[in-house]
Amino acid sequence: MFQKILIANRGEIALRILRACKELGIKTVAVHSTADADAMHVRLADESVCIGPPASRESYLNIHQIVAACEITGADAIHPGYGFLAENAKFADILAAHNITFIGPSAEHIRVMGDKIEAKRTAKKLGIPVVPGSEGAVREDGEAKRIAAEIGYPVLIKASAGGGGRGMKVARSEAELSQALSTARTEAGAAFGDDAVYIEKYLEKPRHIEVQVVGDGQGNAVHLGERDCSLQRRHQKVWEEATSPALNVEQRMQIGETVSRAMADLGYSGAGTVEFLYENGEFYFIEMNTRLQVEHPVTEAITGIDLVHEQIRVASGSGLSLKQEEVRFLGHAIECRINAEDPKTFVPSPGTITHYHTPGGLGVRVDSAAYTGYRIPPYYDSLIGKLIVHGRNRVECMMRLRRALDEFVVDGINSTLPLFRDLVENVDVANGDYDIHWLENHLAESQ
Ligand code: MV4
Repeated sequence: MFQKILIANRGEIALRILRACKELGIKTVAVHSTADADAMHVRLADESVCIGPPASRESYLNIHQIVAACEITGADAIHPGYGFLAENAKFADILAAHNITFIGPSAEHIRVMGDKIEAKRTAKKLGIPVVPGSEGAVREDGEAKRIAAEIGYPVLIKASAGGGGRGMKVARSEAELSQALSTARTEAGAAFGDDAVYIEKYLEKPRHIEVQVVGDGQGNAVHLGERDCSLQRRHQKVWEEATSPALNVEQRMQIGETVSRAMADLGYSGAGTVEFLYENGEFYFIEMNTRLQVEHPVTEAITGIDLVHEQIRVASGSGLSLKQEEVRFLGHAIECRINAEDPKTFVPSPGTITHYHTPGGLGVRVDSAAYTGYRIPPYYDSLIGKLIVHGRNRVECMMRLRRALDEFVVDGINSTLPLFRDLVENVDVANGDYDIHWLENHLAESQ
């Protein structure tokens, strides 16, 4: 097992990883920018190293500074959290060259899943259902027209280097196709330096359902069920829940087993999430995330499994602590991402939190690095904290969420708490009756 782990991140996820390390008796090193000198992750770590100025590029994304911090403190592994360097294959390669363990999958698996065409090809080969469309990149208009005619309109043009919704164009008829193709290609080239694009059948009203998996890199993998992340705004998840209100036990076990079998065959190591669109009872692979995700606590709530413990165990060669038949799904969990933003316009609201009080009690978890007097710097994402509520069923979970939201106090800045107080009273949300477009439509209607 590792003696010392460097946490290459900030905010709530740095704290989350720190807590797991402490429970495992592993020493921690925090790294921070000059803007984060007073941050909670710096205070709670055993050691800390300042790695640069506020701009992420010069601090949390500065590979050389992070490797240097690791060598100075003698840490044997790095946990990247999410964002920043979490899905940077080059970073994983550099750590390997320095004999530092990257707590995550192999550089090769990060690279494959980072290329959306390669990821889809790999998923299909492993027996995961994919969205009908082109086999790989589409080069010319004629090829695109032939494929679109075959799968039927509307179609979606996606950038291979994209992901997270960037660089997508819908074509509703053949007349719109060549324009959509050239726009997508130009935008992808400008944004990612890679103009490869591919075509898929456009699904009009799907849900976003993702399956959590953990592999040991030795041909074993377990799935921890799914999360429904359909409530998003501009590709930013707002509310996530487990289990999905749309699935029954048989569907959960079937898609879970498909994913765990695939990841076992791939030899995948660490935590991963396979993202699907779900429409009319069918799953369609879209992407795989090779990291711990923001919304991982809802899975932890319903399974009782500590995902960061498992990541650390697997990376250290200790293997998974559990077998599939030991995984149980208990009740329901919902996560609300509380951002420092105006709840109507979503304009970021950095500044000092003059009063901060978090809810507690049975089934309530708050993952946050905020405190009364904390000054939210303007340089990073606007996540203040995550409220995760667990209940024996979805109804109990919603009642508990309403109560927890009542207790939550964030003063001095704007927060998205009022949005959640609105959502928890909404009849469609209460019924679990929503798709990926529901939230944006709801926000437009309530303007
Ligand atoms: C799609 C789609 C419809 N049909 N693919 C957006 C983010 C990226 N991960 C994939 N995305 C989509 N891919 C096909 N074939 C609709 C979306 C999409 C979406 C997906 C998940 C959650 C929110 C979304 C919002 C808009 C579009």
